[in-house]
Amino acid sequence: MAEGTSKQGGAPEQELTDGFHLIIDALKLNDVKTIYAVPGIPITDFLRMSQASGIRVLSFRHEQNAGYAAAIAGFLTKKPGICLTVSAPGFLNGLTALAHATTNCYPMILISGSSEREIVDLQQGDYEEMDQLAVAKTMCKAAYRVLHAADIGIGIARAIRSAVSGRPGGVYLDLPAKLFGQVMNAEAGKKSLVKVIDPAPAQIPAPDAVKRALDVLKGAKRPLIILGKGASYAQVDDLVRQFVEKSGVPFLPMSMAKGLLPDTHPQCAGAARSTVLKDSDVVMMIGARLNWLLSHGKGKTWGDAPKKFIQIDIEPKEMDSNVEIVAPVVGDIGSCLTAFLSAMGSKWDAPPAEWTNAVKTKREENVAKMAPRLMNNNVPMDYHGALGALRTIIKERPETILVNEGANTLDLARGIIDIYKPRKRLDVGTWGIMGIGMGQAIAATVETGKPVLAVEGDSAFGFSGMEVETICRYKLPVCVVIFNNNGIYRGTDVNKASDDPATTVFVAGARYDKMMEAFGGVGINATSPDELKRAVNEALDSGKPTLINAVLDPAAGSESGRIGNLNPQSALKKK
Ligand code: ADP
Ligand code: TPW
Ligand code: MG
Repeated sequence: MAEGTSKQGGAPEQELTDGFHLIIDALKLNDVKTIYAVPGIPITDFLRMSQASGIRVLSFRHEQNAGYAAAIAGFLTKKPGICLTVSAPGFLNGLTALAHATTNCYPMILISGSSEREIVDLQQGDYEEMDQLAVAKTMCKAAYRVLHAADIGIGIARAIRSAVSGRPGGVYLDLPAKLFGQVMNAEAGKKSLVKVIDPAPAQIPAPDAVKRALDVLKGAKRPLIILGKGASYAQVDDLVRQFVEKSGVPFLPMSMAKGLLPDTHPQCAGAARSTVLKDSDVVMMIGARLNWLLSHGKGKTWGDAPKKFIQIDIEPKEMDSNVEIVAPVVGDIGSCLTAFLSAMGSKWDAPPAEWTNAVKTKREENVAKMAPRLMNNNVPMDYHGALGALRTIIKERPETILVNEGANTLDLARGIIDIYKPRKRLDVGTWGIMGIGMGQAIAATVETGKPVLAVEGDSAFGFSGMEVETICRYKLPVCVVIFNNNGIYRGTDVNKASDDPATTVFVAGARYDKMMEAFGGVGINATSPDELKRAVNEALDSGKPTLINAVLDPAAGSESGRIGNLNPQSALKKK
């Protein structure tokens, strides 16, 4: 009998359950352990009952952050992260995160309470009225509504399967307020629940696709492997390592694939990125898309040398999306790499030494060039000095999960901080969203039990800064470092047209560390790389919620970080 069922008066007596309990029982049956949420009508009681049932509920200050938490929980666990919100405004706040999860191929379910269907559909002005299902449909992988308590089991099963099977993504589940209180026979209710069997079935690649791909790879003179966050998501870390090492091919990790093999691995071409993209002749994509982050597979970045692309992806439609893929391999990465390894046999020739040596030389040159800049102890700090300190910390504490957002703060940290273990770098993803840091930091430690170091631009942090209260409330081992350069990109812009400040500058000399102190956490103001290093080490040793305001030179950054070229230019702009 579901907890909370009751007996109705009169004969014959029957055990009853209701929507509240059926939803909780269905989630628990499918191993949901955590819900990320913001309470309010109609889900306040639902969250109380969830807690009482043993589900952990993380209650946020804004649904968008709860949603980003659920999205990254999906990425880290291969199970849908669950976000719960109230109707219309709460739903809309969560929707950005749902769209983000879909764009990034993270499995997530946004469950929102909604108003009375009869009133919404006649547009009679119900409390928080909105046709949420219609709105959500355009922004996620699938969207469903449950109207009857007896359909809750099936509704949740469909949502889970839709989120994790094939290319993972966001799913919306609409639960009208009335559903929560709907009563039904407990036995029938129990029978209506579905435990999803094999929610993300293996997708085995066709043997001839594998052979075609290996033939192309074998014929390469200057091959390159690009690992994307799909490869991190797949959690087949040993297979990835075996395949890369057996092939002998240099590999380039996309930002959230860093650490799948350590950035210090002899085959890592991270520090020779422009060279390998330009000069390679065969490129094998593993769980990475040829989107804007890879200049769509063409143009200057890719040089003049003709290229052949091999692509492993679970989504058949991804093939040929930007350039011709001569060897598409459709399947899940685990099954694909298993097939590759067995088809490669016991002996596989490494690529020509001329190529691998050229990559190695370039990498060593670039690393050597960067090294002295990372050791500077300038005050005020520049990005390299501050990141040099954090780089050492991650080297010494490779289990720490690095969360990273900003413009310069992101682009430079991505290049400078080596990652040593899989799924230890979480960032802004495919859209380059600002405001994602605190939600990700919270879910990362909640889901993995590991400490988090969140390296945040001052602007990026501002989008979700109030969640430091959540971090303090749940006593999470999160150390937030704000790279405070007084603004977006730089703190030096001047508005010559009026007394208003320039749009990219913030209050100069702001003390973000005081925000953390306001909620009982540790706040530190760090003005040099040495101070920064000491403070972060202390935070990670103590596990106490900490925020370090790292005072950076306001002139240190550049506009839009490394993607300034994407800014449109006015033909009329005066020089
Ligand atoms: P990155 O930003 O790191 O380049 P993308 O998000 O662009 O990565 O690409 C991830 C790709 O991985 C998507 O095309 C997605 O379909 C694919 N993918 C996700 N999970 C799997 C999996 N288990 N097996 C195969 N491909 C996957
Ligand atoms: C949801 C546009 C890209 S980067 C950025 C903004 C506002 C902030 C950069 O400043 P920050 O970093 O964080 O201080 P730094 O080191 O360069 O000074 N709204 C959303 N997403 C994006 N990407 C933007 C706006 C943007
Ligand atoms: Mg800034």
